[in-house]
Amino acid sequence: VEASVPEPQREAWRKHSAREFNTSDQFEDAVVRHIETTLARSLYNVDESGAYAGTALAFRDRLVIEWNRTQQNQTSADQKRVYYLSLEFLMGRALDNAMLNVGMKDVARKGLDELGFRMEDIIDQERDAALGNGGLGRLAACFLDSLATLNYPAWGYGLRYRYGIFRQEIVNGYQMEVPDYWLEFNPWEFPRHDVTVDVQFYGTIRKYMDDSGKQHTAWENGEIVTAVAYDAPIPGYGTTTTNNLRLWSSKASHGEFDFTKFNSGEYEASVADTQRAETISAVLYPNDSLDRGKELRLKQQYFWCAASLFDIVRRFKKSKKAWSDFPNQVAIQLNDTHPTLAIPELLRILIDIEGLEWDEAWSIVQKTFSYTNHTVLPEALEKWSVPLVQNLLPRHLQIIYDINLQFLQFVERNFPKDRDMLSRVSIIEESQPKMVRMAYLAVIGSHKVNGVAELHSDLIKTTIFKDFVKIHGPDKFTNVTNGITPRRWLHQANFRLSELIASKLGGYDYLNDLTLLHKLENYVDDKDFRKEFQDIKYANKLRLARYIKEAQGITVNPASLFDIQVKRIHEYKRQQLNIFGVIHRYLELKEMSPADRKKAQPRVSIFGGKAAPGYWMAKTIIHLINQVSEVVNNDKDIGDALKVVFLEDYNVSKAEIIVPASDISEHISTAGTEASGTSNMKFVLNGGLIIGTCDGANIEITREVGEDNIFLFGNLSEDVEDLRHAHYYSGLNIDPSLQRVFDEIRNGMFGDAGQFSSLVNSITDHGDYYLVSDDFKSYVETQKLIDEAYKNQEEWLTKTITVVARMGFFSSDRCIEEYAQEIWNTEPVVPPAKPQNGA
Ligand code: NBG
Repeated sequence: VEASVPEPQREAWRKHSAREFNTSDQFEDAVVRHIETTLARSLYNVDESGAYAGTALAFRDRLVIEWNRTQQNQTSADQKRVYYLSLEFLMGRALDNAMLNVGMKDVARKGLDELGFRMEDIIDQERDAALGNGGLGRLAACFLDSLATLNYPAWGYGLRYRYGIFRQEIVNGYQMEVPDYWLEFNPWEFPRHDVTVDVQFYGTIRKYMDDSGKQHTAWENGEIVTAVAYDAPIPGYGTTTTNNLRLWSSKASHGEFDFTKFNSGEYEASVADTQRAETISAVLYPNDSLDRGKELRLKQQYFWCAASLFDIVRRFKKSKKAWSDFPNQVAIQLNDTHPTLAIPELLRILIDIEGLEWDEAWSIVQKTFSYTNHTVLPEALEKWSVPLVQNLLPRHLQIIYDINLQFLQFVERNFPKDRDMLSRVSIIEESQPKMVRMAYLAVIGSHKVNGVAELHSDLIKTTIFKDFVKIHGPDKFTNVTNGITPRRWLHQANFRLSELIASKLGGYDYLNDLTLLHKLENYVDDKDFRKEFQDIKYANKLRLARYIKEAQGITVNPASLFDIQVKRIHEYKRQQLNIFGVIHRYLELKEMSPADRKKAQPRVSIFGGKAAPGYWMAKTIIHLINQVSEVVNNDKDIGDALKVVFLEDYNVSKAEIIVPASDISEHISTAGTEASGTSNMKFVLNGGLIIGTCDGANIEITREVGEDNIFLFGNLSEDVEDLRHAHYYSGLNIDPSLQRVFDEIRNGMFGDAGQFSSLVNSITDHGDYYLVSDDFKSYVETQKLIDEAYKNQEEWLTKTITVVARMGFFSSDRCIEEYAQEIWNTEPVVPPAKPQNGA
């Protein structure tokens, strides 16, 4: 590694180089120093937020020392790096994670205690970094944790949104969106004002010939926006490896003001320019699985791809290696189609700037990129209108046309008989206006394409990418079933359970090798173990009950069965099926004699999740849940037999309280629509059972935990098309119990019926696309089975212990190993032993 300090002075640097704290005494030194100097506060005016800031900064110092070491070490190891391009990183809180990953939580607890603060209160001060919508963004966060833990040299690249996902408030039962200005205090990021990239938009194309007669293309006269890097350290668990998450922020290329404009009196124009540039990284688009085709979104995508590619190429060029070595040094994973512009961008760099020939550049590109598909929903598949791309990125549109031409010529040669094939697989859809199909571009420009669970990976091969399997061969398509990090989703969220497991497994090795959990099956009959396991679940339910009381003002009995569905609100995820089931239960309870009602299994139905602001049907579902909650919870006849809760503003840190407290969680999407799901894994890992459809990773969870330990219901994905067809031609078959639910809604049992007519009509009058009527009966029957099963607490306990023992497969560490071996072809860089502290 090149060092900027000459050899004779390096001794002085080593002597004075920063030291990590190791004892609670040293930790307190660091906290107090930061509070007094960095924050300019003192023991007379420090509150919990100040103590949080001091603690966070103390840990940040530690992370940054490891971060520097890791980067030096990885650079000298000179191995292939992985770049994970994701428009979303749903990181949640960082402090607890940092303490646990570096193994210093006890030290910090003692230190904080001595300074007069309680650890839990301090952790609670942190705002979530909510730079994502849902599963896709959280998966990226789990992958970063695993990459660092497994010592892979890897960087995440994303956007530093000034506003992450909105905060959800429920007002009179309706969702309201409030901006979340999370950056007010963010100790985890390092602005790198020296790491900038100028990104061009619009402009013109000029062809010219150089002295040797070679043709060149230049893209010029565009508008320039500057990308500034903000880095966040990502610590691994049980290793000193600390990787980097680089997020780009946009600013005007001329700095604060355009001084030429400013000085000539055009103040407003100068400020407007600045604001326009800053707008690019201002907001996260709050749509989960929906493409809106907005120009600003395309700008975000190109801005982020161009800055990241420039950075990656700059790093590669420092190595002075030949271009043919690029794919041996760089693997770029496209998280969904959002970063697909990176493909034409790398071609542009290689051809227009570095002077490579098309064929060589194209071969480098294909070897470098791989693409993960996260959905088959048509409304989520990105397409950009050709005129829009033409205007914003004229050179990229040319390159996309060139890619398409070469590709279609290849297809024509190989499939001369299939006349429709060309129009089916063309990157350009011949519509009005023409559209660029990003998923096709991603497939063509990558060497591997993967789905995120077995069923999903099979489905993409038989539906959206069917032709491409013929063209490229089946080997290009593969499956990597999603996973979750057991550090956050067990050790951090459910520390007592983690401790119990460690006590039986001889330590915490299982957090690095989750398959070790299988040894827990030896304790299914161990009385003490069972008792402790059950107590922990009860304590977690009690914690959630307290939170529900505090946040929503609703009293729930922790001895009830906790039934939880928390995720983005979407028709395909079918929260409507759940709430219709709840109404059905309510109606049945109302009809019972008080004596029978007493015998019924008490239940708390808990919902949580955000709706995209413009998604009216999803907002209507939220409204209905809240109205039902209002009616049921205030019905004196019902009491504890049924409570309904909508938890406001579901996010990562709330999930850490909610997930460990479930008895049953719901993963009930229409078969074939949920690519994987990942919260299903989190709930089961924490000893909750699932009610679910045969969809996404539910299928593999069933394979692992056994059919007896999961409650499956509903139609299968292979029947979905026929059922929709039957709806259209022969009408629906609505079960009387569901009809009653509709009748009561229409009679105004839950308030103004007009509010809910679009929801009910979407089923009764508009084809019931998501098959609620087809699955309702088996859903309700399965819920009955659950009530019965729950009554036998001993058997239930056996099931919950068994499923935890069988969740080893679902660690995101396993995913990352699969990506590394089958897609990226990368090796870990093991960090050297640490230099002794304070030596
Ligand atoms: C989501 C799927 C989930 C899946 C996550 C992570 C998108 C486009 N897809 O089922 O809906 O678990 O991706 O792979 O957000």
